[in-house]
Amino acid sequence: MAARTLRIGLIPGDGIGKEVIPAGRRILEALPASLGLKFEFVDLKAGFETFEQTGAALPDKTVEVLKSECDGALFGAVSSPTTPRKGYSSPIVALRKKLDLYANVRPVKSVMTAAKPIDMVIVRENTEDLYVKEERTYDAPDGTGKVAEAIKRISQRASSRIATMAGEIALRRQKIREGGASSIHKGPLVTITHKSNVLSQTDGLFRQTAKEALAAARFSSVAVEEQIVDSMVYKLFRQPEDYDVIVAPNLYGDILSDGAAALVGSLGLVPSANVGEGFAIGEPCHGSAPDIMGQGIANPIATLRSAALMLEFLNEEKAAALMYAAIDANLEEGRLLSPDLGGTAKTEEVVADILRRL
Ligand code: GGG
Repeated sequence: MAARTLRIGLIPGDGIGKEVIPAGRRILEALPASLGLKFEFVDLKAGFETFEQTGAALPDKTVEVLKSECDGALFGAVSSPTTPRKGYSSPIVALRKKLDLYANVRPVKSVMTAAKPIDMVIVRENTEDLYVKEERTYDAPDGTGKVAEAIKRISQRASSRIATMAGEIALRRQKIREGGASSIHKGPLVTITHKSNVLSQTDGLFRQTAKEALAAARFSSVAVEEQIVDSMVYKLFRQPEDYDVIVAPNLYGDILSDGAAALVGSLGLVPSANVGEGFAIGEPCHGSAPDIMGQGIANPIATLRSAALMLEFLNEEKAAALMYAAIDANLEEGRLLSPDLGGTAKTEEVVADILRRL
């Protein structure tokens, strides 16, 4: 069998992104030759530091190379300034839109001894909602100061395709369970999250469209329920074991997934993939963590799992399974853990331990 060569863009971004993305490259290079997979890597720029150096947070070249030369990518982290900087806009938000990576898939799974077993995937719509970033500030007509407002855009097209992706992920997870993987879940379940009791038009459209998409015949084995987002947060913290696949508009999905990360011990464990048609960017859920940058103690696991998740969406499920198993074994043994998990291991030591287990 001829080897398949995947060309992967590497975009470290800012802060600890520069420390964890090289780990993502190393785990891909360390995969056994018997898988018939080869990798070529292209170093690409984006981020706040890139903006300060070049005036562009997401250089055109980065987008062009990803579009024309790459099969997938790994993106580290970016922390955009909280006060506006002229000419600056978040590169990861722009990249998701430019490549139409419409789904942000975030698996949250407990491995080490956790208070409760957790095995869920949060499927976050990635292109619209408040993240269309159409904001404006103006003086209140009654002279009481400034008013700022933002557009929350929800479309039928985006809601339908994200719900369909959630249904497909639920079916795929069920197939893996039927193949013998141990799981806390018995059957596939998708929970639609929204706030349509207040936002009856925007979230109302999301809710209705998602329900229609999941009513398709091919999802007949998937149970579908809905949950108002505030009560979702409550239940997520009290009964996280109840959730299999959660589908949410962009902002709720962003918040829920960081919250869910707390349930499994650290944001440093949680991966994500930005997924479009035939293209996936693996991206750790954590940010650039300037407080620990340069110390060599960043947890590389979110990035290593993101590399595996990227491969899953590039149809290399066998390679991904090997990577997950090596990572889980490191966590289960609990000997070499980074400081966010209560250990003292350096990034390099965690990576070396996981590569040894591959
Ligand atoms: N890797 C996830 C990440 O960078 N999170 C921080 C974040 O969402 N940044 C967006 C931004 O600062 O533009």
